[in-house]
Amino acid sequence: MRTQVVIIGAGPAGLALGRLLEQAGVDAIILERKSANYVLGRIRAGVLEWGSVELLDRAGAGARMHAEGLVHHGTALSFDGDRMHIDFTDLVGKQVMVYGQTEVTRDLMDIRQGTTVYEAEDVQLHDFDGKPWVSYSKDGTTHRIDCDFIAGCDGYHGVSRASLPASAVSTFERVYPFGWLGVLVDKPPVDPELIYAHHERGFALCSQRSPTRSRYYVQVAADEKVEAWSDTRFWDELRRRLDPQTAERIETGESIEKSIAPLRSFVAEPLRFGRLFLAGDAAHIVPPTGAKGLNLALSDVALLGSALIEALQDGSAAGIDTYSVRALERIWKAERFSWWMTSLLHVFPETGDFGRRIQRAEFDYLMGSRAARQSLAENYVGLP
Ligand code: RFL
Ligand code: PHB
Repeated sequence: MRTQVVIIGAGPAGLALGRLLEQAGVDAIILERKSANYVLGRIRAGVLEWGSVELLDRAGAGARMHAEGLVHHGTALSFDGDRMHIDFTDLVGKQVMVYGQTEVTRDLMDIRQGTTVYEAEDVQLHDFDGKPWVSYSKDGTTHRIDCDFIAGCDGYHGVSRASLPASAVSTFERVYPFGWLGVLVDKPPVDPELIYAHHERGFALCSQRSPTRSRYYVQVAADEKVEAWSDTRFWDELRRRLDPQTAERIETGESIEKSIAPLRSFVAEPLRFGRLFLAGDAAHIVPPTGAKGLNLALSDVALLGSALIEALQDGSAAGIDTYSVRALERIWKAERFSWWMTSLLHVFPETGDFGRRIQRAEFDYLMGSRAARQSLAENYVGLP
């Protein structure tokens, strides 16, 4: 078999790239290790920058998002119960869209015309310095696909980055000593906007998926087990970390999903190795505090998509030659913002009282300075 681009991974990065290529008439096959239902069952991101909204529109995948997504003009931050409003529209004239990653993925799956092989086992990348090809097995048969380029969109634990010799890639990493315990519940959100809360017991986030479905998180120790958290324990802990008025208004119920995600900052450099490119979580991880992971994945593939189209259709290497440098510039800014939001809002056991006083000063500075709030808003809604 032969195709122009083999895409490894059918998460948002792989599916969006597949769509951008197919719109330009470039042939691509996506290989995904899991089943489509498994991919759709992963509850992850909830906030789209406007650039991501526009990308999904360009991909022809925006109709349901505009009908069902919620446009947010701001967000709330609270510190030990004191609340502050960050008004995106007033501060930077932009908004974000609250629309779940599951829905983005479903919309991209629905419009895809090209081939996606789900449950592709033992995917292996070959000769990406010369004439690249990819092998995989499905239902006991091994297949080979020859191609011009390989796009590694297979997430943090994928095979693409793992196929590279250690000497070819530099990695930068920070693992945080805590994770997020998340609960999904079919109850209306407690507030029209998201609430990011710092409390001496740890961070908490009130998010949402729709007018009738809410997503809540609390910071937990890195080694915490989800089995130790009954719904009742979760709701009690969440309430304690919010300001009293919000705590009182929360509508609790039986969780429909509950999971713990570790927090990590990670970047691999460069993003190009001959005819192999990395994009999305395969190349970088941000802690979810800044809502940047999915957005970065989409901005990577916007750059990579045009670069591959240019290379295949116009014979120009300019885009692929500069993809890594251009994408990394944006990636590091999002890494910085996500690290900063995480540092402000979480309890770090090792920094003690000094650390908490600094966090409080940072929060007070935001409260008193429009310039500081503007910087937060500018990053949150997404840098150009
Ligand atoms: P994905 O979604 O991990 O998809 C990679 C796909 O590759 C497949 N795969 C393989 N396929 C073939 N062969 C192999 N050997 C393979 N190995 C892996 C996997 O099965 C999978 O289907 O990466 P992608 O596409 O780069 O997308 C990245 C986003 O999923 C991620 O950055 C976000 O979910 C991060 N994130 C958030 N991002 C935001 O922009 N806004 C948010 O509000 C937000 N909240 C979050 C988040 C992530 C979270 N968790 C659980 C990590 C909240 C949480 C709790
Ligand atoms: C979510 O709704 O899952 C969500 C929202 C904002 C974040 C992270 C996660 O910063």
